[in-house]
Amino acid sequence: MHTSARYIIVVCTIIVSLHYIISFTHESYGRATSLSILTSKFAPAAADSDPAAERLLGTPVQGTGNETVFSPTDDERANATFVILCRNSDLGGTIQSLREIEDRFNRRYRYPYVLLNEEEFTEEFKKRISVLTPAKIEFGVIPREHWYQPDWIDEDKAKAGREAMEKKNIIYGGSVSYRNMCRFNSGFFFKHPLLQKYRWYWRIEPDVHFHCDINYDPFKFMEKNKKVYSFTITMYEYEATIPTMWGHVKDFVKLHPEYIAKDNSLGFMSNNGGDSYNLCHFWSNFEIADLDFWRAPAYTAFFDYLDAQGGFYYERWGDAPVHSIAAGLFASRDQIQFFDDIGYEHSPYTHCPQSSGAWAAGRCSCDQARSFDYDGYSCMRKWDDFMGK
Ligand SMILES: Nc1nc2c(ncn2[C@@H]2O[C@H](COP(=O)(O)OP(=O)(O)OP(=O)(O)O)[C@@H](O)[C@H]2O)c(=O)[nH]1
Ligand SMILES: [Mg+2]
Repeated sequence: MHTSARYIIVVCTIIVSLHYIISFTHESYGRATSLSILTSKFAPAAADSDPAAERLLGTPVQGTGNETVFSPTDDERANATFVILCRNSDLGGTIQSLREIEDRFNRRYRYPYVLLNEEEFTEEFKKRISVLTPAKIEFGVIPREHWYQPDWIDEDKAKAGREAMEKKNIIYGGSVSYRNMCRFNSGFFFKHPLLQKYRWYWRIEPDVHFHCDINYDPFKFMEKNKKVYSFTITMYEYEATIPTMWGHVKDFVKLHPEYIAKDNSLGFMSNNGGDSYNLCHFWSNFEIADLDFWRAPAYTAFFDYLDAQGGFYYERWGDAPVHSIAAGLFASRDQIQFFDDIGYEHSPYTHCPQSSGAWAAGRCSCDQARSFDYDGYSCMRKWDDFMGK
């Protein structure tokens, strides 16, 4: 063989051998030069060629729930975020909830997270949360005036209210921090500086479960269908926590009839044309909703009116009836969405998709037969009747 040809063969052999040695000893070099990675650079993007990609945006799926590797662009995503209110001591439960929503939905969508707390999150908390997802995570402290019991509340009266509830064994009846939380979730979370840039939010609590794959974007669904509020579980409120609330709601409606939506859901919340409240509300530990609904004049006036009555502290008004009554009065019924296909559990209740197509497509881990929907304590039947189902 010609000397120069022999020389070229020796050089090539050395280069190839070096490539293999470095591939084995340096993982990142191996990954960057692997044939599949290099060829994928010239392949069409998955979203372009995959008909399932369109389905992933805003359309509930009743079909097979094909797995698709799909990363929506900013234009394809809604202007939305997850919101988690929690304490440093909720770290374990927050990790669990966040991992489940990532696995079931957000690993494909990468919506950001806002975590809020009335105290600074610890470095340990931030470190443990930050490794769970490549999505953006912001940690915020709640302004003092959005959280603590205001000075104008008569503390003697509030204390008497707490003691009376404790005696009656009403859950969280004696807790001030629970009341702070309910008032914050009712009237302030959407005012937090970190939420100002967003239009939509999905509320998540520590220790909840997402039982099914969510094969489409519920935010886009809300946006496309002009929804403002959504739920997975609806039930009766403990009357003892809100004894005077409905009276104040009626007073507000008399003062501001202009805010009442034409095709509202009063018929779901009252069995006698509004005279009394039947205690049905949407369980607000799950919410996907429109922040602009809470920011609008109707809800601003409504929350301010209720807050001025002091019932968040003198009684124990929950954010669930406050949000639900507002959605029921200021939105039309078709702006409220029941997400059957989102399998969701907040102890002790679970909503498991009732549609068998959705249950199979979502690869749900929940038992349809044990869904809370038609439990005696659920208001779902009432909602179905009201919606004419
Ligand atoms: N930062 C902070 N978050 C709180 C506090 N109390 C409750 N939360 C959060 O507020 C939300 C509702 O509180 P929960 O204690 O779950 O209330 P609940 O759902 O009515 O009752 P549970 O059945 O105990 O879950 C959750 O996201 C909690 O993490 C508090 O004092 N500080
Ligand atoms: Mg909870």
